[in-house]
Amino acid sequence: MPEAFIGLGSNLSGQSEGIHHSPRNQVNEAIKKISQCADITLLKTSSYYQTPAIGPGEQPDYINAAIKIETCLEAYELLGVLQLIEYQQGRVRTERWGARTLDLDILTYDQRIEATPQLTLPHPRAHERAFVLAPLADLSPDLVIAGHGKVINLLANCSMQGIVRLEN
Ligand code: A4P
Ligand code: MG
Repeated sequence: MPEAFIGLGSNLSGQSEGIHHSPRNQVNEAIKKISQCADITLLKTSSYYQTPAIGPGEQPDYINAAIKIETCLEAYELLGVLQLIEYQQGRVRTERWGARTLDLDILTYDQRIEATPQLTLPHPRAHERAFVLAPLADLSPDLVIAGHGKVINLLANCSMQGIVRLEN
């Protein structure tokens, strides 16, 4: 069955079903929802990281994590499921790289290469971002990001400045 790695990020609190969720809670909730999806098996969850925001203006730090899943869903179907969860958790799309309650990215889907506006695989910026590579290295240091190399080697070339691994 295909294996995929999903990146999770949140730097805004939100409300869902009348309950207040901090960024850390948003990530917890998203992992719970993904694991409850009948077509997805959650295999592994990384540590959580507090990371300085990359993007416009002053933004709160992010909570970032990654998960490894197995799924019978096709990559585009998986993207649809993740976007629904983003929406359920109050994601509003304003500016690119703006603050958000929840961002779910497909980092890799097996070794699939895809390049449409709707879905680019592997994720086009995964290989250069410590906030993606540090959680990925927890899950699978030898994972190859197609066209770029192994996670562990990519991470060694990244600045970890300001990134803090959180206790579980
Ligand atoms: N899309 C294409 N490929 C993918 C993929 N592999 N996974 C499309 C998920 N979506 C993919 O995404 C825009 C469009 O990308 C979607 O409609 C989807 O069809 P979006 O989530 O609406 O917008 P975005 O996230 O603002 O844009 P983008 O370019 O995906 O941003 P990134 O690269 O995801 O960066 N700083 C820290 N510290 N931590 C973060 O997590 N995240 C971002 C977002 C910026 N700065 C950050 C963090
Ligand atoms: Mg995104």
